[in-house]
Amino acid sequence: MTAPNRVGYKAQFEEQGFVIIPGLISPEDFPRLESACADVISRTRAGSWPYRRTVGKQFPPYDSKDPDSWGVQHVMHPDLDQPAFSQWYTSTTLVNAVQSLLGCEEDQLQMELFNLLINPVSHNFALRWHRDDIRGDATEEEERRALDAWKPHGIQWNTALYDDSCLFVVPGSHKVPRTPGQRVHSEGQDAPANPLDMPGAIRVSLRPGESVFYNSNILHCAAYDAQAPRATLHASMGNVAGGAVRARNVLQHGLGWMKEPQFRDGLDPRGKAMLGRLLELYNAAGDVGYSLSG
Ligand SMILES: O=C(O)CCC(=O)C(=O)O
Ligand SMILES: [Fe+2]
Repeated sequence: MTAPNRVGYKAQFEEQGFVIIPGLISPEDFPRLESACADVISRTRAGSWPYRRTVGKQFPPYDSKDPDSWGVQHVMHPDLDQPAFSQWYTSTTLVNAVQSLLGCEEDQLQMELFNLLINPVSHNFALRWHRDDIRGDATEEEERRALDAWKPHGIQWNTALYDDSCLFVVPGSHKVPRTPGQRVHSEGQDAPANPLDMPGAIRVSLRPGESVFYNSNILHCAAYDAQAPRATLHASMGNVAGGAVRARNVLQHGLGWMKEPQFRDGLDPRGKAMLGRLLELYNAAGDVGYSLSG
């Protein structure tokens, strides 16, 4: 990326709530990630990897008996034994892109989540319109307060290995409460029959190797087609300025393995430093009674 591009990307990310950036997977990493994904996807579909997002459920717990899945959780977990994932997560190109979008220094970055989004094989499935951290039934006033309080302490992204047109967003919606017309399409529990019925919605189409970075407050939904192969890396990284609250949120859902020496030992020096910052904040907060099993 050239410097002018980086400035343009950050401005678009801040104004629109999302930005598409190509070229964050090197030609050497691409086949490594493809093969690592094929392995974890087949384990998940066979039902032998328990950390997955099952069809029919938008949020945890993903306790369906049917292993048909739209996501593989915790791809850096040492039990999966696929170092390509953590190697890419800590790669210079990716880390530079995250840093420039967050507007922070490398020594402020903390390791967070890394999952994989995949196509289900026997059921089409869709997520309803949502913001990740604000409930759909929030009043306009609650929504405004939550949106105004948001700080750039983290970023999430999808990086497609294959063509991916699953995600829909409403550009600019990360800053403003929903209009009455938008509320109609996002207050209930149902996935949309046609996501483009949402006022202002656009479809986000990624070519192989492209990444979309998006603000977790942007109004978005997704539709999964069992016939269209999907392997899309889905991750987040934080800024330590998010403090103990963000660190606890990251580590609260079955992320105990991130605290084990076996995970740390498999990381490169940058990865060890990023993980160390997360654990330091978490530990500084003391034991607050979250479950860290898994
Ligand atoms: O599948 C996607 O691209 C979006 C997933 C999503 O919105 C979520 O997990 O909250
Ligand atoms: Fe989401």
